[in-house]
Amino acid sequence: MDDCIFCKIAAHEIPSTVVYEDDLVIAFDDLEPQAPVHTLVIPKEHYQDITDGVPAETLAAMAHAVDEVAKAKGLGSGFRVISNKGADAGQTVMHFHMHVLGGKPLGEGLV
Ligand code: D5M
Repeated sequence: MDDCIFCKIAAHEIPSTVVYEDDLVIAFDDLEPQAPVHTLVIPKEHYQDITDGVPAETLAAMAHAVDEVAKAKGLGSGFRVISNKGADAGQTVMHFHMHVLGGKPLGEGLV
C-alpha cells in the first residue's frame, strides 16, 4: 500500500533497525520501545491485521521470525508476543504486526 509506513519499511524505503529478514517477513526494532527488547515482526505483503486472510505460510514465517528475534536478542528466559487488532485494542499502524517484548520480567498480567 502506497501510504503504509510498514510497507515502506519492508521495502527498505525508510530506515529501520532490522533484526531478521527473509522473503516473507521482516523484523525491526520498535521506535517507541515498551521494554528493553521491543521488536516488531511484520509480513512484507500488506495485511491489515491478523484476521485479514494471512496465508498459513506467512504466519509460519512470522513464527519462525519471532524465534529468530528471541535468539538474536538473547530472550531465552522468556518473552511476550502481542498483536493488536483494531482501534479498541490500540492498533495504530494498520499493517499486521507482532510485538516481541522482553529483556526484563514482564509480570503475569496480559494488560
Ligand atoms: O503498534 C504500532 C507500533 O509501531 C508502535 O509500538 C510504534 C511502532 N512504530 C511506528 N512507526 C514506526 C517506525 N517507523 N519504526 C519502528 N516502529 C514504529 P500498534 O500495535 O499498532 O499500536
